[in-house]
Amino acid sequence: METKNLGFNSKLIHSGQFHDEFGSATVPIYQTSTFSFRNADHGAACFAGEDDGFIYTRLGNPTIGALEDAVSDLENGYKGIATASGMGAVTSVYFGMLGAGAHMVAHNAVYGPSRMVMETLFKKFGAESTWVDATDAQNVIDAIQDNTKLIYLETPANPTMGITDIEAVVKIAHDKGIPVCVDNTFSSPYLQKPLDLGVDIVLHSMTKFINGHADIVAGMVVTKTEKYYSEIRGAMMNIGSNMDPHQAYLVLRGLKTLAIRIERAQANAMKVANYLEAHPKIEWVKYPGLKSHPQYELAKKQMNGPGSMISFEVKGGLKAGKILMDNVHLALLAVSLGGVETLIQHPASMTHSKIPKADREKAHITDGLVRLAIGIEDVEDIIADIDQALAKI
Ligand code: LCS
Repeated sequence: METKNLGFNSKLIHSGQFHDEFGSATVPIYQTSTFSFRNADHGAACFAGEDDGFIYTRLGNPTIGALEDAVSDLENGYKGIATASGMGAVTSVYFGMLGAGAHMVAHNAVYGPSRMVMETLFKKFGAESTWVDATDAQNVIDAIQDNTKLIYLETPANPTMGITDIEAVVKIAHDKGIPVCVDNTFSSPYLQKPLDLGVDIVLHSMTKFINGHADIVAGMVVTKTEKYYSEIRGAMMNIGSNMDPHQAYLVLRGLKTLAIRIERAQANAMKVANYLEAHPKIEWVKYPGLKSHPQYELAKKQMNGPGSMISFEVKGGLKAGKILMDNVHLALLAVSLGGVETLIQHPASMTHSKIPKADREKAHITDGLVRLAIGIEDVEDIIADIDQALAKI
């Protein structure tokens, strides 16, 4: 069915869905590595791109294709490229867009491995990167070089919750002919649509909100137009970062409740953020729904809601933060986010530990920063859990 003009909630249920010859209500799992051709000419036509028949699951598969179409539709994009993980999406973009002698300007607070893979592996192959505080667009302008081939943003950023003015950066970049990529993991297309704000490439760790149930890892890239699509898809297929059909099926299932899960988690997060901000043992809280967030107005302008990720620091820094993390019972002390359960973790020693301390500090990832991913439990229970743990300090 044509879904382009449907509302977001209707798209969540119907985009990408097809019904097989038995009239199945959900997209079946095509658990096959390869597809037989009708005859030799058909096989040749599939390889030549003259027939859109499936060839081999690393290159494409009906279940995976349904998910690619669904997420692309939700992001108002051209086409999706599903990947084995969020890092598969990040590296497919790097491989597709950069090469020896190419330079990338990026926000300095991003998911740790998204930065470290650039500064280690891609550096070995001759690609350079400059990491700046992109919450001030001037810093992005100042870092652009003649060989800059990509501007890479993550907003809200993991784990600082810093917010970049997407439209301002797109304007600067496009004036110089440079494409912009946004990692939209923290918002999902429900809360933010970077492609509508002029961005060229959007990516997700679908391990998080899009799948939403903490039971698989998965990623997705969506491009705004045909430009850049083939390069990134080619990279994904050749490095073998493809998704598995069973994984695609699970994400298709989780995706349907994206909006109602986010609404609930976000309402909970607003209450938790208010609770933390009023607590005498808390030094600071960063949540885009709080007026105290430095980009509160910008968040209201470019996002449809502040989401459910909160960063904060307990008075007494890391030592006090550890007491909190060691004493929660309902919240799991675990990395990841965007699932139905509340998680707490310590970026400096966990998700961002591979980034040198000096670079972490420049990016405002302090040693005392604690990150909460709020789930959809009863908010009274989440707050009671944090409250009893804070009382131990
Ligand atoms: N982008 C962002 C913003 C992320 O938060 C993550 C994972 C990735 C990309 C990579 O995705 P993955 O390969 O894990 O699917 N973030 C994690 C985090 O904050 N804790 O554990 C994983």
